Amino acid sequence: MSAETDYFSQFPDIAYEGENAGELSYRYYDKNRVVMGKTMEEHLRFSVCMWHTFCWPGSDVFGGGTFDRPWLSHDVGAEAAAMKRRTALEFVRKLDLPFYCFHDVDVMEPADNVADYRQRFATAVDHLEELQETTGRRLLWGTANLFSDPRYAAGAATSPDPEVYAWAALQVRSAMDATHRLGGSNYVLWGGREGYETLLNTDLGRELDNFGRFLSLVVEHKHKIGFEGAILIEPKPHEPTKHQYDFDTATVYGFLKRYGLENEVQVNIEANHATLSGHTFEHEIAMAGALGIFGSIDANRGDHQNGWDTDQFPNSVEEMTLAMIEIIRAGGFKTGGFNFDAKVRRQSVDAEDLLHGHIGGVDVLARALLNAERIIEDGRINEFRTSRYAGWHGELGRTIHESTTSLSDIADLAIDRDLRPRHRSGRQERLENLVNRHM
Ligand code: XUL
Ligand code: CO
Repeated sequence: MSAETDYFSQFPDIAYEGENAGELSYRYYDKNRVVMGKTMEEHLRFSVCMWHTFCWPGSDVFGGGTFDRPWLSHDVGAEAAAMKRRTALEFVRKLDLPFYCFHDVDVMEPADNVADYRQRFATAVDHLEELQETTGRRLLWGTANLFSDPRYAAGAATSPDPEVYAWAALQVRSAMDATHRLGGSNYVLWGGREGYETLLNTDLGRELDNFGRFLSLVVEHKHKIGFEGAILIEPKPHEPTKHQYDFDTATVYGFLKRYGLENEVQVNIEANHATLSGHTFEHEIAMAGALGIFGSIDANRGDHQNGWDTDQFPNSVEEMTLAMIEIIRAGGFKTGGFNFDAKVRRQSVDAEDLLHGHIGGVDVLARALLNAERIIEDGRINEFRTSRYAGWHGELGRTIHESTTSLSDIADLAIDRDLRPRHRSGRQERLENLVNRHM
């Protein structure tokens, strides 16, 4: 039985080797290196996801699985599920990354009734607890898959059928309890089917209220069981639904406000979801930072030519540097981290490809962190930004914010002082040059 866990045994443990690093080692990610007061490991908090790396067989909408992984090939029973769990935790250990993430259904054999679901998931969680102990790995977040089973075709918390809603409650309670027991740092809700295909058959207002009720119940359960991690919503504008309610960070914030949950729930921002919603990745991070709901990151990119979720490992140091600056401005990760919700390409069929994907993603983000450190220590970009808003510390800026000041007071000030504001350069090209000098 142990031979099965040796899927990666032909490869060495992956370690930092610096300048002369071979391809199966880290060139930039030196986990103990201190950057701006924290180690790289503490800043980046890397996590491997179970679903793309160990469950996805290499299928796409036009063809079946291409991967020949022993736990996927034929038997999808208890043994295969156990093999998958062992191999996954061993892989995270081999990469020397601290965390992993899973959906309930990723770690267990399939179950189509309540009794099997509960029993099989419980077995899986017992096993994961043991494996966390023996490999020294931790859980960044847990979640429930409320989108793959046909019962969720019309939504889970936004299904027209309350029986489906109750099944969703069963899965979410189970996954939250498991996350708590396994010492997870966060619990994530991604509402892939919480949206609609056509308004002709959709009562949008009712669905939002049902969804708000669900999230309130999740928060209540968190407090009831004493889970101290963060509850995170992962925004995405569409795919699989035509329209997803958690469209982007700003939309999620409006939703949280409406249901009084803005101090209870944060966001898990995915790079590829940000670009699908027409924003840059760094925009979503900055928005979450400004609204006080920045939680965690799914670090997978899209393809600049394709309008769907290609879930690729990050490989643009420049784009990730801009994102890293915003993460640092938002105060960095507290409970969150960088989860690789990323998959190797369908033609990358070997065990080795999984290592290259993760090593590349880790090194790109490590390099981005080092660039961000240089840019921040250089100081000129932040100085420019501060000086651009200096007027708000002056008399007029302060008056505008005084609670006794009215719109007419401000208008009259403009008249009395005959204000003629002058144009001032935003210096965009200079600032872009400063960034590029540190790449
Ligand atoms: C789907 C997606 C999910 C969530 C977890 O686009 O990102 O894998 O991260 O359910
Ligand atoms: Co994701």
